[in-house]
Amino acid sequence: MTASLPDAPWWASAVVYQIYPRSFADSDGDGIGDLRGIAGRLDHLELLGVDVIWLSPVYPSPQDDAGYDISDYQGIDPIFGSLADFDALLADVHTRGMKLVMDLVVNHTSDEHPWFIESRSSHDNPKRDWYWWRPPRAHMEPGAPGAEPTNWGSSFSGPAWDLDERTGEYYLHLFSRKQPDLNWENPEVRAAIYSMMRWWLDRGVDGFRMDVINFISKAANADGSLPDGIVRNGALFGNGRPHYVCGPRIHEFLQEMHREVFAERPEMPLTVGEMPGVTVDEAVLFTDPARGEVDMVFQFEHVDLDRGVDWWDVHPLRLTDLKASFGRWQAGLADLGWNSLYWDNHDQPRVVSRFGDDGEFRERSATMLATVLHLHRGTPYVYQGEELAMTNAHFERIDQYRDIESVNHYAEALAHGQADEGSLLEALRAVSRDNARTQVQWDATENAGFTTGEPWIAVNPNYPQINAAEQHDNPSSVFYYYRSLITLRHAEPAVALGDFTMLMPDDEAVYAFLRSHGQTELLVLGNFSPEPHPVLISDAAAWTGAQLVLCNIDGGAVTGASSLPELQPWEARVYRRQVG
Ligand code: TEU
Repeated sequence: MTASLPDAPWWASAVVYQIYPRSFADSDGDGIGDLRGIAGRLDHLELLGVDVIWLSPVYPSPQDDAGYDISDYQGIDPIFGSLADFDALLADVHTRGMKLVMDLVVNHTSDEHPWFIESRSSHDNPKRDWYWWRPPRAHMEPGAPGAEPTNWGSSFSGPAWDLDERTGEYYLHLFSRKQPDLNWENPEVRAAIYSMMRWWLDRGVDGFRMDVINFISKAANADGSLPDGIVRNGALFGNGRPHYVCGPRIHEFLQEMHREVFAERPEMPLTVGEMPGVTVDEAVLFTDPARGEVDMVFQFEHVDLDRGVDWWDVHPLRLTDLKASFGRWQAGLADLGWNSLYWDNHDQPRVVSRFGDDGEFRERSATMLATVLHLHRGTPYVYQGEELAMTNAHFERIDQYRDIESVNHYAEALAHGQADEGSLLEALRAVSRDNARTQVQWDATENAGFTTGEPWIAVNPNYPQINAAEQHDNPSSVFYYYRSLITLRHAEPAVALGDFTMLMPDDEAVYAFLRSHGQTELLVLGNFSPEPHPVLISDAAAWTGAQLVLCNIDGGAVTGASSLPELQPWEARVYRRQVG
């Protein structure tokens, strides 16, 4: 299915589809999605036309962070199936002409990983140095309030350090206390990880999505201690990020990984680094092919634009901010490096609820958002259910949430009187990761056709209206619109390779840009508002007679446009013309 273009890596014209296994499809009725469930739904992905599947973690795990806490890197958790199920799935994916990329979570392991069990067993265990063990703060007793080695907070509330009573030292965990950070300074750690990665590639997988990979190098002081972070007004902890986001040895580590794992592989496995806090300048370094680090990064700028002081402080998006941000990334990675493009994943609320309208204009705003995203330069990622315009969960009560980040934040903020119950529930409704984690809605039967058992999280009650079966039968569905976008990327080199020019950067309603490649020019237009808006571009007349390639309004004529009409609410249009 992957149609490579000459002079471009295969992934330039590819679209990746993310599967979050526990919510995709359940084959055995235990209420949790599994590998056989995925195998049973590959027709959906083949029809959609995606080239690559990225599988969120399926490794053995205590599931404290839904699989991002791994206790064995070379196995499959029984809740998802077995290695034999995995091999069968991989073979089927390959037979259908698709690739499969694994999630690689190596900033941390589970505290139940044998490496950590050994490491915590004594000061002089050979694996002691595989993790970040540090004594209490000078002149303080282990366990005393504030005795943690630094003042950093964990991403999932509470301090980033936990005391191990047996040895009287603390270990670092940037995420949950069940996710101790690996010490990448230790060459044995790196060698063990590279060997595990080669094992998966030898088994046939086609690459890795690397979880928080820009956190692996920590900026320790000369004596090995880690520095405190600045405490923002009203915050409970210091911000450790400046001391581990893109730390001092990050490029060295990724170059070493590339040499040890990827360099000799002619099939060019895909490598995408998830990098919170990465800047454009850093991303150029990470993705410049000559440097041999990763193919592309997930940056977070555009998904932080509707946030204030922190993740939970939500405000409406200003379209001009979005354009300024994407515009800088497109320009910054135009000559060297490569962008990945995403709205949704398992950590983000659903885009149609977030930047679109999940009521009256759900389908139209979802397809407009898809058009704008997919036609930027870069590799687009579709998160399961996005192709159906699935919406946020709209949960009402805290006991409906399962995500550790959401549940911990709610408890911590309430306990410290930082917010009241009502405003916390409102914030969760807007941003909780569980918004993306409700089950894929396959059909209108009970539990959306996801499971015959008791689902692990409530199915979104809108499944009778929003489901795959209905959309498969409806040529004007969101699903088929995504399919047209993917087909367009495969067929039209200007989508994969064209230069990018932002138009109307100061307009708060219309997102407009140009892609040009050789003699071909594409004009992409999206109305981010519920009102009609004119298209105000300087050479509008030049588009008279251009071909209307795509339009998200049912019945919209797709050829022979005579001018650039006003855009209807949430309308998207794509025109093509030949120049020169
Ligand atoms: O996410 C990294 C990350 O920064 C997230 O913490 C996310 O941005 C956050 O939820 C927003 O507050 C990765 C995984 O994608 C996520 O699912 C894991 O929980 C996390 O790493 C730890 O492995």
